[in-house]
Amino acid sequence: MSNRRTFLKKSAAATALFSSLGLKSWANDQQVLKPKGSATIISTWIHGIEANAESWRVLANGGSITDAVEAGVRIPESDPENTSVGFGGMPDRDGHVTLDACIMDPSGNCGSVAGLEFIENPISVARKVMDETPHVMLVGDGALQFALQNGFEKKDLLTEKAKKALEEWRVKAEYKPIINIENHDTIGLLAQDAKGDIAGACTTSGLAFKMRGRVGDSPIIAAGLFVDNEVGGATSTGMGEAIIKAAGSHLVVELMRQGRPAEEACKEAVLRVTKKEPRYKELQVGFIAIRKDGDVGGYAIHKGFNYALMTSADNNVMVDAKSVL
Ligand code: SD4
Repeated sequence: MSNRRTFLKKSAAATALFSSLGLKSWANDQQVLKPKGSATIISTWIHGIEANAESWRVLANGGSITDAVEAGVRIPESDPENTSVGFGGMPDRDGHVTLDACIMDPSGNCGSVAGLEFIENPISVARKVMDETPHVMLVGDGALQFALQNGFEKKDLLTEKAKKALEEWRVKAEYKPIINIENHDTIGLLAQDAKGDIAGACTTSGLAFKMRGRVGDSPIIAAGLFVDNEVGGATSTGMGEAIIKAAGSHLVVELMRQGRPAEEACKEAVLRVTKKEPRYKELQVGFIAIRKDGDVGGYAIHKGFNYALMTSADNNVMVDAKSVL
């Protein structure tokens, strides 16, 4: 059989397989998925609007999809008013601002840092771990040493506002490790370029006034973020412990692999979290996802979770996610 006939037979079989799974025919590797120049960027919470715009700018200027996700989340990381990402993030109960972040590229490479102190943009350290070491994850002092060796600037990340909040918390010092609807802000951002390639980034200062050394889902590949460029990507926000127990973001991607639309996959993952977490009514968990064919969605435990969705240079909007409760 000629190569062309073999190819046509294979791609027809692939298309039939994926349509039987309920997916559009993105398996056909000759298909152009999006008009040239278009992209889709989706990220958690209101700070996602500025992050999406920055990611878009990077793509429009010829940056890679991985450059785009990194640049996008650096915006809330560097914003001192944002109290659960990067500079200005709430400290742990001993007064240390410790940051968690991870990144995944379309080839499935990933990099992560956890418990990183004194570095304003942990996502860029995670990117360096991915690009320049044989490892995936660096933590604590080792992550800081690596960052400093690679030219990152050391900075005090504890703002006056965060210091004051800690002092107020210390009056009662009730340790309630719960992330509820008012107490959130991690940014997870997923982007797909005109070729259909997907990358993702996730970054946080984690739970406010957490126990020293506590790490949530955000720097953990498969929990806080997962990208499989053949299928799609997902990222999470909310109570990290509950998300880790369900391997949440990986679960969303695997459900999309089985043909679920993005929103339905996020819903199913949220339901899995609620099944495994008896206290689910007291805490918030939300997922967002993008599927290879460009379908996007989100879902949460509680009302109030929203995400920023950008599909063109002048269309960057907030979308309210549906919720279990
Ligand atoms: C964590 N998932 O450390 C993060 C916190 C978060 O919005 O999402 N806040 O558990």
